[in-house]
Amino acid sequence: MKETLQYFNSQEAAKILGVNVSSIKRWTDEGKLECIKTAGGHRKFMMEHLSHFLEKNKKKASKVNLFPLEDTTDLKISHYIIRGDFDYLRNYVLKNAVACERNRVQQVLNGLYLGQYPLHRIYDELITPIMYDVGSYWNQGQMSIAEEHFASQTIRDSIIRLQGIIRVPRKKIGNIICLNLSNELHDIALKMVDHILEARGFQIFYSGQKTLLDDIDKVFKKHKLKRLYISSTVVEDVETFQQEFKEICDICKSYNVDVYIGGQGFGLVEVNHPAVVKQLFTFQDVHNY
Ligand code: B12
Repeated sequence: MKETLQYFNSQEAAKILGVNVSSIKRWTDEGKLECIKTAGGHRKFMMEHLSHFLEKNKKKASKVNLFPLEDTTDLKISHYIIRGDFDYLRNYVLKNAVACERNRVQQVLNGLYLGQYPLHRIYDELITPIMYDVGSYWNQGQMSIAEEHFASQTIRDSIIRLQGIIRVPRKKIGNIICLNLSNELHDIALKMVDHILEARGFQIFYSGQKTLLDDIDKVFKKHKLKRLYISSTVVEDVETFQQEFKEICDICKSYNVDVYIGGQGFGLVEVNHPAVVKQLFTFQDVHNY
């Protein structure tokens, strides 16, 4: 661990304890909160200083900012969240996801969101790399199939729970349908797309994994859809995929629905169709377009 990561400044300490910087200064002057004073007179805090203070002064720290700090692990995570240290958090979340430690995973996601990191950054910089790590550990035989499932389901559950604390505009700006084509089980990317669009104010009709197109035009008739988002990760049979893709794009064209596509699967097939407005590559794209 880098030496610099072991200390908080007064602003960070205030943020963690949920108080003003002036309280931090007062408590240190009164000797209630320990600190280290630098040669330049700045206060530096170690995790131990804050946890000791929390133990002694539970009431004063009742408004802790990111999440309730109960032990030194919480304090440490709070620290990495404030610093936006995604490298550290990535390993921490991966380890806890494989161990099905849902609360620990949840705490990081909620903490990042409450710490003002936008959803798309959490998804692009934390969740996506973690899912890729899961894939490579499994490929290299360092993770069993069951552990791969533990990790992906824990992450999937946690992003869904995170959505529960997201502010969603009441007034809707349009209806969107999100789906995977008939052979696709990978829907974590699509869930994240759903959440970003919901936070932007769209009403989401999430059809998800393995959607059959048989009578899908009924939904188009009923809900006045504006857009369709399709995510594809694996294409096992190019011909079937291509056929379904054309079918759904033709329906969209006839209902004047714009199609947005994303995912590695689209790298393997022909994506040109007049209904396709954009191919997107990151969650930041979903946030912007
Ligand atoms: C979790 C997982 C599963 C879970 C899925 C659970 C679920 N509910 O999603 C389960 C266990 C079901 C599964 C099954 C299989 N899987 Co799998 N899986 C994964 C794993 C580990 C993570 C997938 C994931 O969520 N990635 C995270 C997302 C965010 O990444 P992404 O899909 O690449 O998306 C990025 C972009 O493409 C984009 N994006 C994606 N969609 C969209 C949509 C829009 C609109 C936008 C804007 C952007 C966007 O955003 C992301 C950031 O850039 C990957 C490893 C990996 N490298 O991804 C393997 C992986 C995808 N699976 C793989 C395979 C082979 C399979 C199986 C065929 C295994 C089998 N033999 O049964 C089956 C396929 C089932 C099927 N027909 O779909 C391979 C695919 C290889 C290939 N390219 O062909 C991978 C790469 C593992 C490997 N071997 O390295 N899998």
